[in-house]
Amino acid sequence: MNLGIVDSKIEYKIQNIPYDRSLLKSRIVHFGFGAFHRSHQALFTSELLGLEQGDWGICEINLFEKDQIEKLRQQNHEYTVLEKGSDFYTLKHSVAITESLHPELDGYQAILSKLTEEQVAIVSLTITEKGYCADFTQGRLDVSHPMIQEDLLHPQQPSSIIGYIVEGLRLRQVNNISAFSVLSCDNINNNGHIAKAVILDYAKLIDGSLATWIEENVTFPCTMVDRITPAVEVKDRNDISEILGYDDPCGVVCEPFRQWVIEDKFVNGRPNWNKVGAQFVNDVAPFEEMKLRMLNGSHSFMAYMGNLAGFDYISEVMLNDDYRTAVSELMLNEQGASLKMPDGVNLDNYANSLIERFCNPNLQHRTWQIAMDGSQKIPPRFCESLRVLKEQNKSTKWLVLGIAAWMKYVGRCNDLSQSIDVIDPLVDQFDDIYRKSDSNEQIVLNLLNIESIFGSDISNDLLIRSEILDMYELLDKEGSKKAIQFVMSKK
Ligand code: CS2
Repeated sequence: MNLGIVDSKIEYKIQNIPYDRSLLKSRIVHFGFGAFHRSHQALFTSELLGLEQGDWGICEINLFEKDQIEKLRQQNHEYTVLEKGSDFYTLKHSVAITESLHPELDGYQAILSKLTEEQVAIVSLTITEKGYCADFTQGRLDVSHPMIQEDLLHPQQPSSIIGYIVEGLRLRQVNNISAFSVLSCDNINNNGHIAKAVILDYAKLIDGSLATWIEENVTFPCTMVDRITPAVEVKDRNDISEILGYDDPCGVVCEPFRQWVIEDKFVNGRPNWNKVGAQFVNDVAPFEEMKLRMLNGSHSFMAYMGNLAGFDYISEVMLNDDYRTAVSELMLNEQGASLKMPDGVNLDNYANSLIERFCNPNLQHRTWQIAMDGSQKIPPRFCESLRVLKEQNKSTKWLVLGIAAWMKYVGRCNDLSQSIDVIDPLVDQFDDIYRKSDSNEQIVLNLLNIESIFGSDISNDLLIRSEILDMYELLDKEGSKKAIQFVMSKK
């Protein structure tokens, strides 16, 4: 066979996972059949089944994107994951999925009755920040969210994920069925606490006794999830079909590395994911913060600074010596310096492994993809560490540059005068600010005044304001590449 990947001297192997699918039950109901879930939790579960069989199958639910659910059904709920290393690929068949549901295809009642089935022990989530309908500055439900408002009018016919879970739990309560654990696998600080807060806030608005029942019967383990999983590009899809021998529209690509740290707090049992590399711990928080600040914070820095300079992919940004040095300094001198880690965690080693992962030339991870939804990502990735470091009087020059780069990015024009397609729930607000502001200072101040991103402490801090404005002016005048050199020379 004449394979493109073989021509490019990449070796590969195919790994089949042998076990009996007929023994599976939908013991996990998962919301969010996106690329990350496929390369992470679903594959962990598949590999575990290969190791010790069991019956932990997954029912996939998408409330919005219908297309992928339809395609998954057409291929008997199987799909493939291509792990792309720098010089070796592994193609894995993932087969833990038992069934799938979508409100338009099956009706909302089918989803509610699935959530009420006795064997369902875990409801897991990869719904991104937006799916929680949360006000992240308060860590509570955003009651004014249109979907929540809608659901409160007829809670028994929900449309939001929060509405579905609470109605599912109510039905379990009235039918005397034991509760399930809600497992957030989103890249959010304190993801389990956020899930718990929004679910309880919403339940309280419906019925106080239901909220009490949930509080007493449901657990919300926190997790730290990690695996770089770029959106599938044409080349990726072709690579999968070359190895597989046929096309897989649900296939995903990712890096070989993966990590999953889970708070061991389940009410109704859980798979032994630790047997295939996950870690069960008592406290996930330090790992979450380490990952969000060092990995995701560097990602967002490269996304905004790189995209402004015209770099399409993360690995391209990493080929540039200045950007690579800046990212290392950001990781160790700022993000790492803001963390309190348990003994035995070596942040230098962690930073080195991140740099190696970012350099992987076979992962086509777009700066534009990571730049999306900055309004949700900036607070845990930049603002938290900025607060800690300012308090301790430590250097924050790269964080400040990263925030200024985001401000420049949402102005929709890069250093090459090309327009940027900004995707963000607050995009109308950004456009409005750019339209109405007639100086750089006004742009910066108005963006800083968005409280859900910066909180009042950062927006009112005169020193931070002027530092961000200086960096914004620098980016505006000199562009991203020169700004990096200038900041590098600063103490
Ligand atoms: C990325 C993450 O798109 C983004 O915001 O930073 O998806 C990142 O690739 C993952 O968190 C890695 O585990």
